[in-house]
Amino acid sequence: MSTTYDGGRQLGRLTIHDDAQQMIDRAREEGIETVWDRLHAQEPQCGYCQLGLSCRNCAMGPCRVDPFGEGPQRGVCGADADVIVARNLGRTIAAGASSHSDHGRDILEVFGEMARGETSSYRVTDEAKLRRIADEVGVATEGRDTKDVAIDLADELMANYGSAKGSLSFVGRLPQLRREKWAGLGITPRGIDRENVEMMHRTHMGVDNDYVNLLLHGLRTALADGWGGSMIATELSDIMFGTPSPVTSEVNLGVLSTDQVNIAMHGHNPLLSDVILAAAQDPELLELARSFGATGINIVGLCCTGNELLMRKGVHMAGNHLMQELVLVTGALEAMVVDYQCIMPSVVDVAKCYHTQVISTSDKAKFPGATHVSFDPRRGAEIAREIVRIAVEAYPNRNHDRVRIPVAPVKMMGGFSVEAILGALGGTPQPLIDAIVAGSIRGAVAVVGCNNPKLAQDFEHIELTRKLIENDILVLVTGCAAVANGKAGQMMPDSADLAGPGLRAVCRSLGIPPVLHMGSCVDNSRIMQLAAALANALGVDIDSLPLAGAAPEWYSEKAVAIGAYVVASGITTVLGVQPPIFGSANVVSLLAGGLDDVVGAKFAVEPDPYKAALLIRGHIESKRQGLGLTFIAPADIRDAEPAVAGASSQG
Ligand code: BF8
Ligand code: SF4
Repeated sequence: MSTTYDGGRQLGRLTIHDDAQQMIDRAREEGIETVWDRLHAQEPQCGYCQLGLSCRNCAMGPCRVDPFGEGPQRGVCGADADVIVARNLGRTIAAGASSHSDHGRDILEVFGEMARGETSSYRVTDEAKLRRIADEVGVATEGRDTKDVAIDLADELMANYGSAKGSLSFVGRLPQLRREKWAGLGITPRGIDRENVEMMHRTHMGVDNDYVNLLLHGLRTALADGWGGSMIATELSDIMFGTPSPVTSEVNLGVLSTDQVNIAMHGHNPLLSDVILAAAQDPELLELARSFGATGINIVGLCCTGNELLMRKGVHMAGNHLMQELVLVTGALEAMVVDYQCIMPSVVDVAKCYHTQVISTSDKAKFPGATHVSFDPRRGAEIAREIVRIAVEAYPNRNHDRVRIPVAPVKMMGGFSVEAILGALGGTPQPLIDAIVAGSIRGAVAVVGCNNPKLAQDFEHIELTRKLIENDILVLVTGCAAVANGKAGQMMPDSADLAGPGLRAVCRSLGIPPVLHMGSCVDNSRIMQLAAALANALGVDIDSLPLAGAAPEWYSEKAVAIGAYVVASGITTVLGVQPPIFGSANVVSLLAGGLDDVVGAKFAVEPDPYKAALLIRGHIESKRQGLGLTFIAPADIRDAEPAVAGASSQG
């Protein structure tokens, strides 16, 4: 299989991909600053902040606690390291949960407008799913019009945002045992906005001064994301734009075209990108493009907007988080259209070095220097045409001598919604359970999350995933982790060759890759749903299952919220980047130990992907043992790979 990944140990490099490296070199030649230059300029970064020991929650501060015990041990108000670290983490979770959930609300509002006939740019694409979800959350469907069902579903889900409900609509998906566990701990999420607001309240000076109490509310806030805001975003996007099914696409900078108008869709929300895709097929705009000498209009994705498009429409993917500046350096992009989240403000500066238009579209995410076209979903189709026209009209400004598209694209498969996975299995999770019971698949791991310029781009994602599949562990990917694995050629059915014999046989019989693309970051809710379905089918709680999570290269507050709801749902999660909590031994010991006793899962930090793989394999085998399945004893879990020089265990 062709791939740009040269396999091996590239620590010390900024990226492991040829397309990225060529563009980094070119940026340097041309004096264009990128994320790696700015990281370098920031170093050494603040040690207090890295440990979570600084606080600026009020104007008696800012304060910091001395980790060596020599300087101050309390802030001006008297808060100690435990409180400061826990408060900071709580606010990080709230920011991440709010981001996903506000995205979910945007989708929900448009869904409601669509249902009430206030916009003609959107429609119900998956009516069966609409009715299934409505039934599930208690909206009557029998003999009712689609429109009426959709209106009531919109109202029901909107109530999830406030505090009118006792618990969120989708909590019913969880095994009874998990719901009882949450109820006992007082962490059943009540309302999405409510938990987030309460977190901001509790972390105000002089409110919650008990780090355990704060962290438990952190879990509750995160659960309001995973089983609330994110899940609503996923389910309604499926109803409006289609529930994903397996689709083949292409990935890396090679998806750009030398002779078409290239438009990159960047951000997270599918509301805009879906109508842009339609506008790119508008005969008048295609004719305009041809009049400028272009042969067509080529839409490509970046980050999670790209994942949304790839999952449902097979749209090609230019890259993940650390590619957003480098895609501009190709000189081949007419427009980068952005909505929100994970869009570096620097893209405007890089774009200025070329003919590329950066077009911002969300009134809540403006980028000085970009062209702002306010996206009103009620005029979605019209605005999409306006945006595509701006891109087409930029084509004559392209300097073809400066265009450099560095590599050929790699094929990858996406579209593995829960519905698609169950469909491939014949409609029930039983064949997957049978394969796990038989031991041909040892378990499953969600490898998710971002890129972080502190690590060689995609190295951890790819090596960890490779080690897991080699050892017969099915890997589920979302977000930037999915793009990383796609680029490495690990996401086609013939990538089963990379898997161990058990997983390889299962993949071959089903015609699926050993690494399944389940979508964008809000689509981690799909993974939660699959885990709950497996637990329900087996009659156990989620924490009994041979599952784990990993966020090897995370950077974002959203990733912290995801990690927290995955753990609170009963799935142990390994982080590859150290979170800013190590200033409090108590917080670390709770998150990396004590939590296991209360939610049946915990966090670990392990930046070395080979050690992380061993850790996860050990965890999965211990869960297999707990279920009475065949298991590999800890002493027998080893790997031929030596540890990576320079990476060390921190957890
Ligand atoms: O939501 S994985 S860098 S793009 S935060 Fe962002 Fe991280 Fe990528 Fe998608 Ni998710
Ligand atoms: Fe300092 Fe306390 Fe104010 Fe934080 S809340 S800045 S620790 S006085």
